[in-house]
Amino acid sequence: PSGTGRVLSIQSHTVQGYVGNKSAIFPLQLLGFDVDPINSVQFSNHTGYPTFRGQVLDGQQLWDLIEGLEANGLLFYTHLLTGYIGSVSFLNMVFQVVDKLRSINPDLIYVCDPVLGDEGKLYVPQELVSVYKKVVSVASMLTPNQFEVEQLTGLRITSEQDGLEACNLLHATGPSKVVITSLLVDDTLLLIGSHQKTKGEAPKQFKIVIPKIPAYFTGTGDLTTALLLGWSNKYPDNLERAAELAVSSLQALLHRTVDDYKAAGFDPQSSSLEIRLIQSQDDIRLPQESEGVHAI
Ligand code: ATP
Ligand code: PLP
Ligand code: PXL
Repeated sequence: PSGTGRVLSIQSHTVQGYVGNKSAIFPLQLLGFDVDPINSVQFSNHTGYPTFRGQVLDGQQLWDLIEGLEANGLLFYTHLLTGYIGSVSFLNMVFQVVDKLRSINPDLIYVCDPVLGDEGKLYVPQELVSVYKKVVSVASMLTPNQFEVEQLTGLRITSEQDGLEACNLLHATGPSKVVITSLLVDDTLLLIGSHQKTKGEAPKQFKIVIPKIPAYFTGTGDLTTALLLGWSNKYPDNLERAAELAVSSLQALLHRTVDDYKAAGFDPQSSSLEIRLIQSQDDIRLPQESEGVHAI
């Protein structure tokens, strides 16, 4: 595959702030991709604020957009990217979209962030979990967090070894690339990657110890998945490299975010921070390998 592509990105839009499509489109464009966003919701702001207002797209409305594109011969995509999805009917329709896109491009890469929850809590309806198991079977790359891996595999993940075994299970169900984007083991934050280059063979596995920044951010999971899509398209046989580049960009961006809040006299530990995405464009385009970020 060439270094670029055309991505259909089905995610949230927020008027203010950077989550969902707002945190994925710009970085992918910086990495050279054409990005066609479908906004699964349009909200005033992310749902972590005291209140939010806006509209939700339903499955039929998603399909309507797909049919409009198809009618004009505009459905050729190299990648499909999906993130937070709030309903069973919408997720079922995404499953059909994968099928439709692959009927036009059999080599379509589907990058799926199976957003279910975090820190032991679901933020989607419970019924979504079983629908995701079906969707995972058609994904090329999966980017769950620790909690999401547990939900999808039924395993308890409390060690690096558990994480690697869960990746093996997930490969058996479909995706050749699995990245557990955050896994906390003994106060150490890990990313675990696993690439099964040939079906049925042992995957190549690695971890990255992520220097933990004492603050809480929203939208970083969505940004991570977008960066992993971008860099693993440039390095299709080197998931370690792709993950190192993604984590390096994130480190720089998160430090900039914390520094900006501090400079404005704001305590960065008092609430969830909005990431400084636009200000970090150089760190996205040309990540400087940060000290201590290596795949091992
Ligand atoms: P998702 O919910 O989308 O599946 P996730 O829960 O793993 O993903 P985050 O917890 O936001 O999403 O983490 C994604 C990435 O963001 C991590 O791999 C890490 O690189 C970075 N990150 C997020 N928060 C921190 C932090 N406090 N310190 C250091 N890195 C962080
Ligand atoms: N909190 C809520 C209510 C959400 O809907 C989401 C959606 O993804 C998140 C948190 C996750 O944020 P992140 O992708 O940064 O993990
Ligand atoms: O992944 C973050 C996210 C996506 N979409 C919406 C959100 C959030 C986080 O709060 O509110 C609508």
